Amino acid sequence: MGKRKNLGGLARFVQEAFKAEPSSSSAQLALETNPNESAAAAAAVIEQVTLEPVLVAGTSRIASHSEEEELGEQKQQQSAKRQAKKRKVGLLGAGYEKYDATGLAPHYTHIKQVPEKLRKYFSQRNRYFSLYAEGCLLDEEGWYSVTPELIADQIADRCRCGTVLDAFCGVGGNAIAFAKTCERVIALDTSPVRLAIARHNAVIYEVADRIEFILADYISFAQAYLSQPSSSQHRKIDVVFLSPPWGGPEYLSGLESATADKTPPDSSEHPEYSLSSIQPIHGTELFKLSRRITPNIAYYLPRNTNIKEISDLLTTEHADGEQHDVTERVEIEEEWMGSKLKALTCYFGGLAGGQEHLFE
Ligand code: MGP
Repeated sequence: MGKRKNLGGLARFVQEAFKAEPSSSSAQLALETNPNESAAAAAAVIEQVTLEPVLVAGTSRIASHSEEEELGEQKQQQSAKRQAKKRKVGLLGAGYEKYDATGLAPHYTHIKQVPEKLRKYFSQRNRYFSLYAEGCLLDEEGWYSVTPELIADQIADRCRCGTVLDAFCGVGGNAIAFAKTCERVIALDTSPVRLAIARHNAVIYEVADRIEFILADYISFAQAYLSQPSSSQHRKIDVVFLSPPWGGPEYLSGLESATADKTPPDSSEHPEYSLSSIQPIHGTELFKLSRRITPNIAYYLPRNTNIKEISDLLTTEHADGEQHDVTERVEIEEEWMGSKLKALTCYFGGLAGGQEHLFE
């Protein structure tokens, strides 16, 4: 049940996409039963280093500059074609006018328009959304927390499944990527503005029909979901993706000097990030809650996160305080953009390399 699967063509995908009007309420908890899925997707091949006892650290250089340039040229050509089409039917195209969130956040086109504190993010706009020029929107939190598109695509590739829950969807970078690899995406956010922006961006990427946007607090949503009897008809969630607020752009305080010369940062040169700084609840509690929904968790964390705390997420699951042999491993993938380490993605359950059998 819920085993990952290589999805077929677009036609099949569209046929099975959500037909109902996307929800704007947290009341949407009576989730449908997910269709039975089979056939595992090939696991991403990455270089791995084993750390005892429970940790597998992986590294993956996911994007080179040349790949990015090639991608950029293709996207620009696509963009020109779409712009010509859209001139006739509005920014988002026919039938999608009501999802046009233009005005909810500024769409900057020149660095002079951008507030000083957001300028370093604006200069990376095409990394965040390769279709930025088509009208993608980001609010302030979106600018500093969106997952760069190539990284989001890499994570989505590893999370191929029937239904993925993006617990903190923000302006939609990950939800859009998941819509390309998963049959259904449930995208939650507590901000109606960010949710509207996420849908606006998803329309630009032509994947909005595959995403169910829900205005909800993930903690309440998860508790309500878990309180339903397992025999009920609620939809099975195969993967939970956690990309919570890290406590603002200051999460890295002290790291600037380490990265200025473009050498990969040495974690010993800056303060380690603790999962206790995760919002809205301690990162360990957030993980435990999510594991009650599914063993398959992808957790997007700061690059300076204390590795032992990540490893302990598995050992501290035992409430009796006893030490247990933990056979499950977490795989930590370093997310690099060129020479810069941007973040860590931690894969648990059947998402970790070598543990595909745990994917249920
Ligand atoms: P960054 O280090 O703040 O910025 O974030 P930058 O400019 O990429 O790096 P710098 O070293 O040049 O300053 C790096 C990445 O971390 C961002 O692209 C986001 O994907 C992610 N990120 C940053 N913040 C503050 C958050 C956050 O609060 N939540 C989540 N989920 N991701 C974040």
